Amino acid sequence: MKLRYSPTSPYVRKVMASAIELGISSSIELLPTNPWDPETDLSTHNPLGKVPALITEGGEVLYDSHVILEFFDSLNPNLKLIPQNGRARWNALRRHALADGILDASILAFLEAKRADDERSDNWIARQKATVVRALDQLESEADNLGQEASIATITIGVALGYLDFRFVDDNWRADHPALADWYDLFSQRPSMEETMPKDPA
Ligand SMILES: N[C@@H](CCC(=O)N[C@@H](CS)C(=O)NCC(=O)O)C(=O)O
Repeated sequence: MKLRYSPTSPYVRKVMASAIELGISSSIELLPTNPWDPETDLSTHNPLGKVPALITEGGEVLYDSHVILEFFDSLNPNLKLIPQNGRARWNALRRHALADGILDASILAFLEAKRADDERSDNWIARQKATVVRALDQLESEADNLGQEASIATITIGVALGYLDFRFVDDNWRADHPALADWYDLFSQRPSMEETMPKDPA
């Protein structure tokens, strides 16, 4: 398999951390891709022009990160990151959506903050940050039930909190979310989280 990959994309991190948890990361060849490069050929694989995009052994292209995680889960009947049935399934998918929403709003805020002074909307940034805080508040109320097992939910929550540390360290999300901070301190010690910790390219 090949993965259109960017080292700072949290959605790519979700995919790579999941692959590590499932023991399939060594079968993935990374294709470094800058989705913001006007010359990139990324749209030949993903018309949306976004990473991650996975090219399977059969040459099929899969996007986005959720679909790729579903594909990974289909590879081994005994090892799953997405609970198959019942309340566990819906809880995991809802928490995954909540954490993905933190990523979506954070990235919108990050991109807006990079715009020129006369183009930037502080209201837009504030709106996105308010979304992040509401989602963190919800996760704080659930922190004691998250558990430390790797799943689509816990991996994406870990990735989202790691992204806040990476891009919004001054917002100090831990201050008002102590139970979530405790949960993250332990979860982020998993090899899948440590090996994929985001860093700006040198
Ligand atoms: N929902 C998508 C989001 C992917 C995404 O937004 N990727 C960003 C990098 S973090 C990207 O490639 N952006 C390029 C663009 O929006 O043009 C997923 O889960 O894979």
